[in-house]
Amino acid sequence: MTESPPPAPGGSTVGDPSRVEQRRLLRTEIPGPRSLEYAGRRAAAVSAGVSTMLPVYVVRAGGGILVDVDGNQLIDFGSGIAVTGVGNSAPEVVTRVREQLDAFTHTCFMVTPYPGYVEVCEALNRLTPGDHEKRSALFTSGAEAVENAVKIARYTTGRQAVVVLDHAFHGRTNLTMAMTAKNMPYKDGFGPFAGDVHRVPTSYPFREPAPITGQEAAARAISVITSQVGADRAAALVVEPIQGEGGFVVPAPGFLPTLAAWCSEHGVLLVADEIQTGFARTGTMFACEHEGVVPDLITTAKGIAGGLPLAAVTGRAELMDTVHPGGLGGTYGGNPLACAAALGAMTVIERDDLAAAARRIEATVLPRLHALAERCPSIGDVRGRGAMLAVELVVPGTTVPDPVGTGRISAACHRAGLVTLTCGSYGNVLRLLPPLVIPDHLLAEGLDILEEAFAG
Ligand code: PLZ
Repeated sequence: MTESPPPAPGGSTVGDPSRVEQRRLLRTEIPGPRSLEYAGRRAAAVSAGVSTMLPVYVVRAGGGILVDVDGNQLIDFGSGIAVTGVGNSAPEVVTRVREQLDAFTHTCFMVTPYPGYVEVCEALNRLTPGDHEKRSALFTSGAEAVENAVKIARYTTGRQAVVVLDHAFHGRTNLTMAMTAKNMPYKDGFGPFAGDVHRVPTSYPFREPAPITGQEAAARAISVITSQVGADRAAALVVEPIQGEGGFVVPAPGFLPTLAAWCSEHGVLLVADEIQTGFARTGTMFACEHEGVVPDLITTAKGIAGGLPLAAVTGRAELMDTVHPGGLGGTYGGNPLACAAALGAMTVIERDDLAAAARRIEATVLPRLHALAERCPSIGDVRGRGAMLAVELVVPGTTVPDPVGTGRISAACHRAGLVTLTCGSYGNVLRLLPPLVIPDHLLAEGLDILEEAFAG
């Protein structure tokens, strides 16, 4: 049996410890026998098209710990892909959802509305970048939010073309597959894709053949838009301020502001897809703020509601209010339970200053990743902001991606009870997305495990 040393005093108080002890504990191999049993049942019941990174079957979770059916307690460096920033059982989220559940589950906002939807929109309008007049609309998944941002951009500009970046990820629906860069596993065999979506070069400092500034990278993208799309045909430029699935790519400084200025000059709407970066994840409420960029429209999901399905488009009032009534919506968009969860999550994020917590995570993790990179020639790059951090693995001495080595390190972490995720257009990026409320001792222990995985 492997377990964490006893937690430091006060270290276990985060994330409702009455439910989940903040301690790593391995009672069996990972995955354990009961998880393997479920894996067998899953194979007979669940489509093989839905993949699983680590087949431990979870029964409880909270703070920085996932508890599986075999009684193992794993350290969570994934947050369900950047969703449970406030932890997995934040009392404010649980209590509000429970109260809502007792009251009613659904009426459909488009039939008979309820206060929670309006309150979430008020909060989003206040928290998102820019002090202009805003409106929001709520949806259920991130992809749906991106689809709706494109609908709004096309409607209000009267233009059709949509511009996206290399290495982008925007979802798995037909339009968002077209907007997503990577073929496998997202697009292969699923075409034809939605039309009038155009991909232009991004800023990926580690993979530039020669050093290039953010302004130069933006000029390169703009030149492609101008020549291949036409500035006056472009409805929107959709960007992730830090690319998520594409590899936690932080653009060179100046890239986003230069694109933003060009968009505003040419009547192209700048849409920031903050679905993965939003809600304090990168050390500011939204990642656009790092460079003072104010998008026309912003899409959010994931961290907004502590694990319940909710997504939103927030944008300039004059855009959001132009669309005819009934043009936006959906049966479940802004479901009352999800809104209750979001109000709880946003309260925690603001009250406990989780942006500062993300910056503290960065201050702990980045130096250790840099020191690790000094010792490990397979680490080509260390990057990220706040609690959205990554290492990119390469064949030593080159920039040739090493997806196999990345998978090996990730699997070693899993066996030791640390949930890690990979990403990247070449599958060679190991990413760390701990809950923003992870106790310090679990963060440190997770990093020990990662270092051992590289040493072993
Ligand atoms: N935009 C920037 O990160 C979702 C998806 C992983 P949905 N990212 C994780 C996978 O394999 O499907 C995401 C994102 C950005 C849009 C989305 C889509 O959000 O809620 O998954 O639809």
